[in-house]
Amino acid sequence: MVTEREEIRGLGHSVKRVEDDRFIRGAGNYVDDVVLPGMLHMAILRSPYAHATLNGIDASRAQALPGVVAVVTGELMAQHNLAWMPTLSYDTQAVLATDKVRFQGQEVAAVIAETAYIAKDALELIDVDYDPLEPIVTPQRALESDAPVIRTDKEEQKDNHIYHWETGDKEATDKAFEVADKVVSLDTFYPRCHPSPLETCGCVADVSPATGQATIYMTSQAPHAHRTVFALVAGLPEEKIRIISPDIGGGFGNKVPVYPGYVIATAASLLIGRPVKWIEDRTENLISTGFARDFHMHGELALKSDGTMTGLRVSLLADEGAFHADAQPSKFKIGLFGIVSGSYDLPTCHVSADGAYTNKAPGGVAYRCSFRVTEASYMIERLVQNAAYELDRDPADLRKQNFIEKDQFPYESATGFVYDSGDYQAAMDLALEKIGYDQLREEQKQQRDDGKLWGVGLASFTEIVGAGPHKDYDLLGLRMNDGAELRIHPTGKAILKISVQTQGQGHETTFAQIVAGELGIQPEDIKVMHGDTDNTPYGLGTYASRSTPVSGAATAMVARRVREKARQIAAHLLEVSEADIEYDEGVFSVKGAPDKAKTIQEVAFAAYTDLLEGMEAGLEGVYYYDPPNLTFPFGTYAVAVEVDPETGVWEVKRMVAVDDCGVRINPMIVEGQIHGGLTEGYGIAAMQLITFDESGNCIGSNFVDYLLPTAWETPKFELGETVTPSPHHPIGAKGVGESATVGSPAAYVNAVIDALRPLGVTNVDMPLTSAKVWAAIQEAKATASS
Ligand code: MCN
Ligand code: CUM
Repeated sequence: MVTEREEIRGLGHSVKRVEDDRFIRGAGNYVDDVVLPGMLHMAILRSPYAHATLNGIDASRAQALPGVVAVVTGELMAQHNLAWMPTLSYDTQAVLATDKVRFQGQEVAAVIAETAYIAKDALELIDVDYDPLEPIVTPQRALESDAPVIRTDKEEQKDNHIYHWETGDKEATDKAFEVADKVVSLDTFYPRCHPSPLETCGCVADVSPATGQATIYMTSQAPHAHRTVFALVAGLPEEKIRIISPDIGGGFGNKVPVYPGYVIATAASLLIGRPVKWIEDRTENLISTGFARDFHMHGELALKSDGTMTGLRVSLLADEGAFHADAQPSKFKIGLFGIVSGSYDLPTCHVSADGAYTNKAPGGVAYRCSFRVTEASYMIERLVQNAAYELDRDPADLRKQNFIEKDQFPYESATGFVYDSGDYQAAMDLALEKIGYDQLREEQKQQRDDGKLWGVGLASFTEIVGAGPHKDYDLLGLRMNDGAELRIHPTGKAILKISVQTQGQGHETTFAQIVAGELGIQPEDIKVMHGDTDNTPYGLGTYASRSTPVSGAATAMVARRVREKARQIAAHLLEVSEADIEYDEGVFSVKGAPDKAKTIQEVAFAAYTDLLEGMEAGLEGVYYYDPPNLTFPFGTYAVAVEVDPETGVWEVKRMVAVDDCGVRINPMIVEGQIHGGLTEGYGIAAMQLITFDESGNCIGSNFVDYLLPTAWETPKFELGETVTPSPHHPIGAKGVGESATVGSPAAYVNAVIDALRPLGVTNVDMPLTSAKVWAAIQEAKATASS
C-alpha cells in the first residue's frame, strides 16, 4: 500500500541549482584551491615576439635566485621527447619553443619555485636570444608566395597553407547560380574573439616518485579525453593517470584543448618528484589559449525572382594561428560549418574552405558553439537579410517563404546533415508577435521620416549539437560516446556518475532530474558525480552542447535499465509476474489492483535484503550511449535598435529570443543558459575583438582592451519557447547551451544594418563599435553626396 506521495521534481521542474549552495557561500573547490604537501609553483616565460628565431636561453641568473627549484626549457623537454605535442587536428604544437617562436605569448621556458611570486620574479632573470622574423598577421599575407614559412619544423610544409576542404555538390550549386534570377553576395569577417571564462586555466600535477601514479587536477571540460591524450603523449600507462576536474569557473570552449602548461607542469612534477601548480593570469589566458572564429567569408545566395532560394555558395579563409589546433570531429575539416544552409530548404549548397598558418595563438576551439556552426549561422542569417533588401522583400517574409517546413522533417540538408525535427515557422511567429513586429515596422517608417535610425533585425538559426554518432564523429579517433553509471543505495537514495563535466551548466541538478523522471526518486536524493576519471565512466566531455544529447541520453537509458531490474524485484515482492507490474512515478503496482504496490525505495531496500533465490543483489547499472543522430535546436531572435546618427552609438531597445530545445529538463536552467548566451552574443557583436598590430602584438590582452559586457550594457532579454521534441533522444531533449551565442550575433548586427539601410550600408564587420558604425555612416554619406 502506497500513501500519498509528493510530486516528483523530474522533467519540466525549475529545481534550484544544488551546486549554487557551495558557490554562493564561497565554498567551491577550484583548481587553485587545491594545495598539496610539498607543492611547488610554476610560471611560464612567454615570447614577446610574434615570429623570431630562438638562438638560445641562458637561465643561470634565474636558477640562482633563492627559492627557484628548476628552470625548464624546450631543450630539456626535447630530451624527454616532450618538446612537441599533438593537437586535436592532427598537427603538432610546441610545448616549449626549441627552434623558433611563432606567436606572441608562446611558451618559451618555465620556472618551478617554492612560491608563485618567486617563480614569476625569476622569469625576468631568464635571458633569451631572439632574432626577429617577419610576422604574418593575416591569412591573406600568409598565402602570398613570398611570405616566410612559419612551420619550418615540418619538413613537408613548404608554405603556410594548411588545408583545402570542400563539402556539398559543387556542380549542382554552380548550375543553380547559372540559372538564378538574382544572386546576392556578402563578404564578411567573423573576427577572432575569446571565451575568457572567469577562471583562467591551470593545473596541479602530482606525480608520485614512489608509485608512478600521476594525479592531475586540471581545468578540463573533457577529463577522460584528456587522460587518454596524456597517456598517448607521455607514454604513461592510462591506469596510472587520474585527472580530476574540480569545480570549474566557466569554460565556454576555452578548456577543451590540452595546453602546454599542463604538459610542462606534469613533466616538472615527474622530474622533481613534488607536486607542481600552474595557474594562468588573465593576460596569459587571453593571449595564448584557444581563441575562436577568425573566419574571412564570402557567401552567395541564388534566388528566383519570387524569392525562392535555389543555391548557396560559401568560400572562406580560416586564420588558424601558428599551430592548427581546432577542436573538430575529424571527418569535418572546418567543424560543422556545413550546416550553413541553416533553417532554409536549400536544394544545393557548396562550401569551400582553406586554412592558413599565421603568427597568432592557435585555437579555433569554438567559443560556445558546436564546431563552427556560429560562423555558419552568422553567414546565412546576414545573407538572407541582404537578399530581402535586394528583392525589396520583408526579411521575415523571405525567411518564412524558404523555411524547411514542419512536415519535411527528418530533413536532409544539401550538405548531408539530417535535421531531426523542427517547426521554424512557429518559433518565428511567436518572436514576431512578442516583439510586435508589424507595429515596429510602422513606427520605423515614422522614425525614418524624422531622420532617426531605427532598425529591426532577425535571426532564425538552426543549431547542430550532440556530437556524435560514431559513424561520422570522432576526436583523434576516439568515439564520441558517453557513459552514465547509476547506483541505488538500500535506502532508496542514489548516486549517478557521468562522463561529462559541468562548468556552470548545472549538471548536478539537471542530471538528477533525468533520473528522477525515470525512477521517481526526488532529485535531492540523487548525488551527481563527475570530473574524476577514476570514479566516472568514460566519455568525451562537455562542449558542443553535447551533454544533454549524449550523456543525458545515457542517463535516461541507465535509469531505464535499473527500472527493469526494479520491476523484477517488485514482481517478486508483490508475488505476481513481471508482466503484471505497472510503473508510475516511482511506484510499482499490480495491474488492476493499484493498492498492491511498492515504492522504488522499498524495492531498493529489497534489492539488498530480500531477493528471490538466484537473483543478483544490488540495484545499479551502466550505459554507454552512441547517439543515432545529432539534435537540431533552433529559434528566432528579434532585436530592435536605435542608432545615434551623430555618434554611431547603438542601443538595444528590445531583444526577444524564442528558443526550441525540445523537452526542457529544467526550464530555469535553460533560461539561464539562454541569458548567458545572449549576453556573450551581444559582447561579440558589439565590443569584443582580439586583434594584432602589424608586428603581431596582441591587442586585447586584458579586460581594458578586450571588453566584456557588464550589467550596464547588457540588453534586457524577453524569452519565449516552443517545444519540438527530438524524435530519437530518449527524453526528447536537444542541447541548448550554445544556441544563444550561435544565433544572436546575426540578430544584433542585422538590426544595426537595418537601421542604417536608408543610408545604403549593407555590411559592417563585428564588433560593431560605435566608432565603426559612425565611420560607416560617414562613408555612406560621402558616397551619397559624391
Ligand atoms: N538543459 C535542459 N533541457 C534541455 C537542454 C539542456 O534542462 N532541453 C540543461 C542541461 O541539463 C544542462 C544545461 O541545460 O544543465 C546545458 O545543457 P546542454 O545544452 O546539454 O549543454 P552542455 O551541458 O553540454 O554545456 C555545454 C555548453 C557549451 S558547449 C558551452 S561552450 C557553454 C555552455 O554550455 N559553456 C558554459 N553554457 C555554459 N554555461 C556556463 N555557466 N558556463 C560555461 O562555461
Ligand atoms: Cu564550442 S565551446 Mo563549448 O563547445 O565548450
